[in-house]
Amino acid sequence: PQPVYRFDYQAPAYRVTHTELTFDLAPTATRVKARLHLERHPDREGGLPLELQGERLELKAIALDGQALDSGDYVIDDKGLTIARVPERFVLETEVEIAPSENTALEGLYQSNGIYCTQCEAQGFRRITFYPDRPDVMATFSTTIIGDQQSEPVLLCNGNPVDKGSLEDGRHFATWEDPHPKPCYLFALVAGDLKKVEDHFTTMGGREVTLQLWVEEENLDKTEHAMASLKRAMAWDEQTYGREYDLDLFMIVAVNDFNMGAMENKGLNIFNSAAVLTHPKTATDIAYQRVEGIVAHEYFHNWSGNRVTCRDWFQLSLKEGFTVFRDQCFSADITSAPVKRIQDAAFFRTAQFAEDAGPTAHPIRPDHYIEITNFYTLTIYEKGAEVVRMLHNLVGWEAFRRGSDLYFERFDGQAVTIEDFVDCMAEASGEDLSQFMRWYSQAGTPEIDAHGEYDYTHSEYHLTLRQRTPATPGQPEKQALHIPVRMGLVGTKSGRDLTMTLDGESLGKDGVIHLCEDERTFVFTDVAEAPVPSLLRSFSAPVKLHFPYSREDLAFLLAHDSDGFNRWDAGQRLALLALDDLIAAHRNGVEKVMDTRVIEAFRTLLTTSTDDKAVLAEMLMLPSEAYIAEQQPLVDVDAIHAAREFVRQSLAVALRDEFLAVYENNRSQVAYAPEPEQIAERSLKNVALSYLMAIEDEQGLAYCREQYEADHNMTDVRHALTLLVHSSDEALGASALKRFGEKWAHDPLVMDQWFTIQVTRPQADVIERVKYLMQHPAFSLRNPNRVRALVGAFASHNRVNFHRLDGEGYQLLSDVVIELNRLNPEIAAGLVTPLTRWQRFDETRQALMRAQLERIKAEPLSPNVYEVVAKALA
Ligand code: B3K
Ligand code: ZN
Repeated sequence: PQPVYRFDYQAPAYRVTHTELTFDLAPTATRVKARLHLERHPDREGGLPLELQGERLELKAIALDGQALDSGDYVIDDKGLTIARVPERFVLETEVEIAPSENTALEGLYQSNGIYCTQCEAQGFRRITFYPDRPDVMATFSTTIIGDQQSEPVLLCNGNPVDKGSLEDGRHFATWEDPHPKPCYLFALVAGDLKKVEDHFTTMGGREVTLQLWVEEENLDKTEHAMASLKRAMAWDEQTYGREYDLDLFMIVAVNDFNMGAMENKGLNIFNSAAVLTHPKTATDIAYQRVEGIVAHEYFHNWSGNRVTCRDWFQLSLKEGFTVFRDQCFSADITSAPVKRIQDAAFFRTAQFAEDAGPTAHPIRPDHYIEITNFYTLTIYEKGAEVVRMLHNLVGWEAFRRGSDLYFERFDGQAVTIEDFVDCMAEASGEDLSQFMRWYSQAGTPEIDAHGEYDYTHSEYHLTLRQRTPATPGQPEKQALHIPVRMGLVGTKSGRDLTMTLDGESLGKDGVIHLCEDERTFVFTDVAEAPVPSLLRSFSAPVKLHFPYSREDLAFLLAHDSDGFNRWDAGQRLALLALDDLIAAHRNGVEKVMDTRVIEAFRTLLTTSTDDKAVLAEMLMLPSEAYIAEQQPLVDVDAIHAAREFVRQSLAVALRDEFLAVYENNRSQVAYAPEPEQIAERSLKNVALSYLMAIEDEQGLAYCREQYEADHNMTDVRHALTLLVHSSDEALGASALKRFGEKWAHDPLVMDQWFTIQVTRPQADVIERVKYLMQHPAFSLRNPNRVRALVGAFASHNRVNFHRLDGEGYQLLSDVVIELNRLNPEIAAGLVTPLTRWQRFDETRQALMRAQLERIKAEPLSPNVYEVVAKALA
């Protein structure tokens, strides 16, 4: 497969002004008629051939301006259709046949539980009809859907319903018109036996919008939270960005088989059922929050993505980075801002840092790709959001809002680039953002080596920051970035933030310094007492910051830092230092000794913390095995697991009574609501229970069983069940697990949790369990949620067993990848990821992982899997 290059961009030779579609639905023989109103693009010369993309389409008829074409007038190959000579303006009519029920890739038009639905981003529309399948071709659409009255009573499309009626043979039709010009990746169609819940929203401009959520009948009781989230998101976007919805109807449809979380199709969002359905008995707090975030994200795309879209797919982060930033701010506003930031940063520093350090590292705006589907990554989404966040912090909220208004106004209805966005921010703020643009072109995580010195005689604090970005594939040399470092100087005597003066100017007690050079020393004057610096507050830049903190410094910051995020981070750093020693001890076969400073720090947290419960819960959680691994030069999975377990158990032994008290004080059993205070209380209680179960404390075990049996809500039930099943004695959880599986056999989203709990069990017999569960009737390789819950969870969240020294874990994963490569290349390519990180492990594991990658590479591969595997072996 050949790569596509960003610098090869050219405007399309022809554009579509209006698209008329007719779908005559049938599982294996759907007919799609298209009437495309085309004209030459004003920026391109005349006489160019017309090139339309099309894959897996069987052409049945073709006519230009009403004249049927001869087979000699056009060429069809596996990429599409080319007509050598066309007029300046013309109408092209085609009719093709496609087979939705055979579409296992879930791109284009497919069936999920008998429901017809579409996924067109990025390049799925070419599997529906011949079309200029690129985001810079924007047209109005008018679509007629013909289906079976019985099996497809509901026929949905983008825009407004304008006509419907009965046809012969039990068929019926509906016609929809979308007045907003859009690229074809935002096209959507849904047909099937669905039921709706309806609500209303009045926009700030007075438009009455009907809101509909379409689900299978048995899920009607799981829609309340998504609907409430949608209304909150609509109100938030008006208040925060002045953005109003622009149609009379907004629809969300839940389908079971979906490659990602959801899709922002104009007026007709299609969602993975896991990202929309909730019920206290079936969904955890985390699932509720995820639904809220994704509903908001897709809604926000209506402006940042749909009204203003991407010129080409290299600009993907233009819409995704900005929209993730918007949804993060929304969630922070309605839940707890510090906790949201802690959770986002913890995830980012684990998963995005790993991606940026691996063989598939790429800039936020890549220069080339083989398969765009592989670029819906943490870098494009999350690092893209971090960069927008930095922009926001650099120019300040007011200028940022002026910049965003300018962007939406200037580019409404257009397909634009990342420069267009940043230029608006520069124009609105008057800032020079040229160096800042390097964030978009340079891959890899920048590292800052920092050190500081207090000069008692002159009352000065000298802080030196040096930046370097490691080489990444294709980018051996890196340039200095503009890195905003938010910080404070915490006085060691007073325990308070000192006022900072830099170059004669006051920075206040909490301020931002800018590192734009390779190295710079900042001299703070009038520093009355020796400080401990609190650096990179709130994770002000997506970098790794190294500072030679002593354990005493960290315990001090954990107690005194005024920034909640950095208090949490000080605790993480303190735990990491202790873990480092224990990892070394484990490797060297010497006795492990627990650092009492960590115990004392935790004791203080448990007994005197004034943090809110949600933040406290985060502070009591140890860094994950994956994050610990990120810090090690060479990953020793067994030593990491053993060290972390040792810390958990030592803390539990030393602080057993304190954990018990926390548990007992936080188990009010009020009616479940996904509200911040309740969620905080549940997570604090459940962290405490985890520690008690780490030593299988008798009272803890009794509480755990009680919590499971009480069956109050899924957050508590799932947590208790996980602890029972993951305990050293398998018998402890066996009966609960069995009953849970029987009770929920009818609910696929709960069965996903049942799979995940079992395959993340740390005990060594788990691989056999994974294989056994893959034969379970509730499992199917054709459903992405099942694959993620079972195989994905095993490979990513059961590190000791996935990396077993006999290579069984690697073999299992590659077996699945090879099979899935034929069914669903997008999911298969994502699943390979853990194997691509082989450089991080010892020689034995490296060889085993590489052998599996070679084995995959020897297969006939989809471009998706090929691209990932080839990069991993390069
Ligand atoms: N824009 C969609 C992405 C779907 C692409 C799948 N290949 C989801 C989102 O970011 O909102
Ligand atoms: Zn998105």
